[in-house]
Amino acid sequence: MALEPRNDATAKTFTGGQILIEALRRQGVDRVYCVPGESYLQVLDALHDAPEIAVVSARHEGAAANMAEADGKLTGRPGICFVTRGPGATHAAVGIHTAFQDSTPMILFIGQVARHARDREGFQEVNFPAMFSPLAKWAAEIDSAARIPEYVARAFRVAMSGRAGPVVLSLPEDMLSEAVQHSAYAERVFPSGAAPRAADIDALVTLLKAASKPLLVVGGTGWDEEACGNLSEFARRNCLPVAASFRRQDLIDNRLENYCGHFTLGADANLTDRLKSADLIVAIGSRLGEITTNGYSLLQPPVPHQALIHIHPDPNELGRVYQPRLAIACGLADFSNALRTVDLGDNEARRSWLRDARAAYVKFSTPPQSSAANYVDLAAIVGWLSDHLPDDALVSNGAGNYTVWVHRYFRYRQPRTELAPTSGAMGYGIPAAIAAKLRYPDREVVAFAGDGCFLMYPGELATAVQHNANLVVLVANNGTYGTIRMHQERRYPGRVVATGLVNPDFVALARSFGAFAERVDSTESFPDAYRRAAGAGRPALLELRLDPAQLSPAFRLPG
Ligand SMILES: Cc1ncc(C[n+]2csc(CCOP(=O)(O)OP(=O)(O)O)c2C)c(N)n1
Ligand SMILES: [Mg+2]
Repeated sequence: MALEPRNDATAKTFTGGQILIEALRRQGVDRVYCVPGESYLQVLDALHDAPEIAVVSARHEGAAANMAEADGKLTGRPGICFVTRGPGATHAAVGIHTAFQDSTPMILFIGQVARHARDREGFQEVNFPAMFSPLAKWAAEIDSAARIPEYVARAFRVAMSGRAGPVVLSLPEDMLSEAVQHSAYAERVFPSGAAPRAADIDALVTLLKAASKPLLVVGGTGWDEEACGNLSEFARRNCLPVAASFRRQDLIDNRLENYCGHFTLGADANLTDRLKSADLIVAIGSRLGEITTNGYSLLQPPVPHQALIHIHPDPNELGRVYQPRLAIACGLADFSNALRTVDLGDNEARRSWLRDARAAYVKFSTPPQSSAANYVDLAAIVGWLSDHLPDDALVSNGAGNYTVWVHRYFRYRQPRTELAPTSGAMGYGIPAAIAAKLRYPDREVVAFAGDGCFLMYPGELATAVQHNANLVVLVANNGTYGTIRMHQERRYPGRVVATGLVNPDFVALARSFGAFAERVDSTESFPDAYRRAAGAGRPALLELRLDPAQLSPAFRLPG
């Protein structure tokens, strides 16, 4: 049912809840994630009359927010999440934080206490604009139902413009019941872009031509397929090495001869040395954040010794930490479009620099011969998946050392196939994979989780079963919060506190939800187990029994 603008005095009135859903519908929203609450019943009721908007009810608001964030990552338009006040909004905060750090467009709507109860610390009342001000790009409360279309249109624009990010809108309960004859809705909002100036591209070409050891570092959001294609073509044509910033490995096909690795936790020393010894760094879309720069050590703030060209959609990110020689504030689609005609000419020094970088990446990312006979070798398994998953498969993860294997041995190949939180939030992988499977039901979706990570939101297996989101969850079980155990061992050897885990029977647990589940005890049995899981016709989980002493590809506990 579409609500039409009505201006005559006899016109029917609509509630704030109805107006909100109509405003979302007009922005093209086709799915919302939520945990229901009595504070926004009017919205839920309006959704009853909007069959074109799917409603996915999660089991935890943290998961619902992660699902909406992942949907925003996949579509480039804001993922939508609804939660109730105090307890719901505080749970959901993790998804807003991830959307902020990951520059993902997203809108969180929160049912709030009625206006007459405000500032009395009513039941579950929180001042949401204050609470979310450092977490969101914009956080506000809508005080009048008549102004809902204005707030919604602005929220979409803010979420998608410049450096994308999350918006939070608080909805007082009585405002949602207010009956108004609304006047007008905004048409669907698209982010406005800025193109690079011709002089900027000229300056970039001059610096690139003069460099014999240039390195492109790509990252951020706002890339679409065409932009990624233009970037790859530019790199290929001009023999330029391209590295991904933290968890942005899907911006360029890792099989391309120009791809030379990933700046991450436990990055290849060859790559970090290469960054240090490059004579020109071209950072495209990346913020050059703390993980990418290894704690701001690979590049010295405020003026790195390497010449730096920094391209970012938000002018406030340029010179925030590093003062570039050339700063270009523009959209990444426009920027990569401008690269289409750039030809730097042949340069043997550049070609051999690229050859070395690529050879080092291939060496680093090739799984070693399997050695852990009694356990599952995660390197071999990730390598097998890399060789056998379709090119458009989506791979998600949360936080933990298991991700080091995933990022090192998986070759990402298409834009928007990597769902990995740059915020480092545990628990992200499964909700993100559910959102991915709902968005692309015909594509394979694999969620990696550690044993710790999985138990953040195990209940979302119920959401997956309920909505036929047939993902495959791979639980990397090493019986420990392995990352923290590794840090303990390095800093306080032998003094183990809080990192040992007594785990449930993951297979029995998953089966109790109605999922397919098996335990994998050996590397050799993985391919068949994976095929059974992927073909099960329902959500599936494979528990991988890892060597508890091997806490990362490079770190083994002594003894
Ligand atoms: C929500 C959240 N809580 C805590 C942390 C700190 N943390 C980072 S990794 C990690 C352990 C992850 O354990 P597991 O999922 O079992 O993966 P492993 O490191 O063992 O491979 C913890 C507690 C975090 N990043 N996110
Ligand atoms: Mg673990």
